[in-house]
Amino acid sequence: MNKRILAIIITLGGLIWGGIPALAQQSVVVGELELSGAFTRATPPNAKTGGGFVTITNNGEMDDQLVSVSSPAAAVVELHTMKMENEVMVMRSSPDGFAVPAGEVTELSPGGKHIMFMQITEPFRMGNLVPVTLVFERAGSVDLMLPVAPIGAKSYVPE
Ligand SMILES: [Cu+2]
Repeated sequence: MNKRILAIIITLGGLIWGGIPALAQQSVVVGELELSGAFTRATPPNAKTGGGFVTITNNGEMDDQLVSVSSPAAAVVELHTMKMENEVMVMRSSPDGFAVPAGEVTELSPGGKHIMFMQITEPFRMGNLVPVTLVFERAGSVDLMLPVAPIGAKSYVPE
């Protein structure tokens, strides 16, 4: 690949997840699943990690499973859980992903299940969009753009 093509691709990549202001987040439907309220949060200058959140409604009659997640915005992306154990908040990776039971709403939210971005390639800035691809066992894969909310936001509805 010559340098000019590479430069263009890098520029486009920067535009995709660096420069486009957040659009009003609409829900995304994939098969029987509806994904809504997706967001991530701005990261402090030297932070290397970030969290991603989304509400998954399974309108079907079959259980599904969120099996994996990926993103060009971080070297490593995992599915994590967080819960109180002996009065301490403990975070663990969830290598099998998360169950998305039929007829139920599965929430990835601050303080609970989440997408974990590690070794992020550049800080997440408010107003930008961070792309992720979620892979479900039944519904297949779905691309989402996560609008970047302020640091510490518990939920986010972009303007
Ligand atoms: Cu985590």
